[in-house]
Amino acid sequence: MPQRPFQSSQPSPEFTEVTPLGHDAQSLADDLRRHFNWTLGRDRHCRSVYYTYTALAYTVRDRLMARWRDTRQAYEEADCRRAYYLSLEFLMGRTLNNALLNLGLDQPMQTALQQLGLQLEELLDAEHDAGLGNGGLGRLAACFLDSCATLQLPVMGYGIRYEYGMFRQRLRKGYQVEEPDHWLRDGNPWELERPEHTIRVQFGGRCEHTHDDHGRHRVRWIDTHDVLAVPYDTPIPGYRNGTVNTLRLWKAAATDEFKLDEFHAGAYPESVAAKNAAENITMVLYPNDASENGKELRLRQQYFLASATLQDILRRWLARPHRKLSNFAEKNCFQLNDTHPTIAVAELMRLLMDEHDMQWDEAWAIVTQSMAYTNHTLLPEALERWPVRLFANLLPRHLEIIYEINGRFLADIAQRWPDDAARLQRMSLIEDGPDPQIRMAYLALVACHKVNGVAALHSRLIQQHLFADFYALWPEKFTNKTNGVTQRRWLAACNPKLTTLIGQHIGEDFITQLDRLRDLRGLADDPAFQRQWHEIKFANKQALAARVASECGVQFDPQALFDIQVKRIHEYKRQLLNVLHIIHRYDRLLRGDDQGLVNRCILIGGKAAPGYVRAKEIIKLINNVAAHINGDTRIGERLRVVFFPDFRVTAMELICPAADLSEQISTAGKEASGTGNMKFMLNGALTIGTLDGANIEMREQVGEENFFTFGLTAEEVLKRRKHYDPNTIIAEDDDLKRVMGMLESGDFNAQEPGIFDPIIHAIRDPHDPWMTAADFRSYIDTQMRVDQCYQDQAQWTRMSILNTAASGRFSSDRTISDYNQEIWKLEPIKA
Ligand code: 26Q
Repeated sequence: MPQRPFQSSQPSPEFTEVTPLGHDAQSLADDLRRHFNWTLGRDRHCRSVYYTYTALAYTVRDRLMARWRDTRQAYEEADCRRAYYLSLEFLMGRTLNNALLNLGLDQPMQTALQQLGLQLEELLDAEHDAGLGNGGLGRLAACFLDSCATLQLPVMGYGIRYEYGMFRQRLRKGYQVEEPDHWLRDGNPWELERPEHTIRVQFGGRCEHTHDDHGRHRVRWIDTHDVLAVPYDTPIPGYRNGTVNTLRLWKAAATDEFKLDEFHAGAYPESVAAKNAAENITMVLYPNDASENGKELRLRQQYFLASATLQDILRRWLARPHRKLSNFAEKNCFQLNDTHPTIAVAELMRLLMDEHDMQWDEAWAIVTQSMAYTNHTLLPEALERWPVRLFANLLPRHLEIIYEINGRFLADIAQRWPDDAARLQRMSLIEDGPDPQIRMAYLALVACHKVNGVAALHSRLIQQHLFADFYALWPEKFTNKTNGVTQRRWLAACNPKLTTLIGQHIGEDFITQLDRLRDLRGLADDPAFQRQWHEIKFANKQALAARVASECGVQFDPQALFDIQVKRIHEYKRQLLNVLHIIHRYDRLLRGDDQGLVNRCILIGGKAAPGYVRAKEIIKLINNVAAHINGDTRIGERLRVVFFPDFRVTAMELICPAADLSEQISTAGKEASGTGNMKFMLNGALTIGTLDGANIEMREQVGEENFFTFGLTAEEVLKRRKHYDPNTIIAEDDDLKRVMGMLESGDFNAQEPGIFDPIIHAIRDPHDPWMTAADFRSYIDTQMRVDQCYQDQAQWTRMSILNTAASGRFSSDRTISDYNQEIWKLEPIKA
């Protein structure tokens, strides 16, 4: 274990007794100066705003510490049941502004900074995003942490401290170029290293089967290559309630054996290489939001997280004398964020049996009672599978355990459905073939007592299609938990003007009870309120326009309709359909057919997985179409298009308050939920959307008259597939025919012949899984209704207010309450 002397002599009680820090402007200003001058050792010659930001962060962090300790102690003393959110991704974004808000320090800090002649905005902007996630799944985890702390639930997040987060996106000649995101380079004032809780994680080696003195079968996992897991804790403050929860992220470090064995053998370079190999495990986030399967390093990351986390939790559990493993499941539960941490199932079995002498049935009972699994995807190709041979090398003991789980499971199936070989093959955890694969989702389904989708439609489709066999077996396991977002970050922090206006009219309770936004309905028709609402939206649009001008060199007129689609670039999300609409609009403007068209500024943003060639072609297409249209003087102010580079959490905080129209246009049945859609709705954007994911529930809440619905339903998509004929659709639709003609004649790539041919072919392919052409007509017609509506600004503003008013259900506070009521069953604990 760690070599450093952590067992030092006990300090006197006075040593840890501290007087609370002041929350007034004067105390804040004093501490800020102290940290700048003494902690950081800077002076008036320091030119970098980053040090001032860091001093500010320390000042705020100091004020989290006592609450953090008190929260930990309150949980310990209550000896309460706890939940652990296991996720390969936590897309936290920035911390400072959120911490100021949740601690209620925003006002006094403004005063303090004024005293010192500093600009809060500028300091906030010096913080790097913690981009430890790809998109929706990772950001959801971050929203959940905020809600758990605000609801005072004893929940801890466990993840990986990637040295490099989500890559930075640059554009070169309209193509995406990835640059590494070394977010920790300037230090991270929010994390606290806790080397005293270091854990050893094993890899490789072999299994030795023996019998102990009592004749019991024992397994030893030996000759392994071990890696140390060092925890880094980040405080997660609840909203003004004294609670501070913990996000624990693991960093990989080489064990000291590296130095001893190989260094002494004279193989210095080899020993350094081995050390690097160990530390590589947490070097970089995999930037795929739909799977790119079979990469050994990714499996290493998953196991590293699962093993370090479970050992940490078991160790803490057994540290108190009265505790036994037999009641572990009564007091502990795990939520698996998709299948990514699902190896935890086999790891908990291993730890209980091999390290803690437990028998299979007792261990299995603990696993099944404590684990729950959330699915985030309906794309079959995105379901995780791992080659058995990879497991045999990397995790031989876990492979044995998974085979045993599968053997017992299939025996049950054979009993329930005798003579049904096809079913056994369908449901087996092992997919047969020349290179057999472990189906991680099935492992999660077998081992977890609850499994949920993330929106009503998604949960239904999981039961009826994706996991139908398992639903037939265990219908009681399946449940829905519709996603949500935290209104602290996604309204109060990112849209302070609107937050103030709302607060003045209905009170500030909505910051912890988002349902209260319902009270805005009574104000939707009030012209004075409408005017204020509109003015705030306008100011937010001006702010975004300024950023678009500096980032993209394009002028957005805040009078125009701001039409926005930001999310990962993926074919199923159909950025292509958006482009077809843009080209169609451009075509109409060119032809002078501009009846009923309002001025529009269209912004598209998002990252493509570096290996996803088609997604990268779509980015290039958007950029070419944008450059062509923006450069066409005949169009004037009527249409502006930009691709906003490096879309990330912090960009969304600027974008969503400024949106008039939110594009949620996935092929129905493909988007599990969507959460960007909720952030837009909360900030008063109207949605144009398919009946997919959470769109359906948003529309239900706001009423169909306040929601622009279009396109095939999920059921219709399934039916149409069999005789989908995009070429006939194109031939019979003059608008689409012209759009395809413009694409095909190279209007947007005159200097780069042929580059869009693959995209054109994909649209015309009868097997196009995303059926872009099928929804074109209804999309275009619905976009026309949008224009019509926008022409009546009072009417638009009324609908905008009604959308915010109806967004209460989409708070992650509600989602977390749902998880807690049905799955975690935790008591809130006052810190
Ligand atoms: C898998 C294997 C190897 C490498 C990477 C991955 C991987 C990583 C991330 C696979 C999937 C993801 C992320 C998926 C995701 O973000 N899904 C989204 O989850 C949101 C929250 O529930 C939903 O709102 C979105 O609909 C869903 O697309």
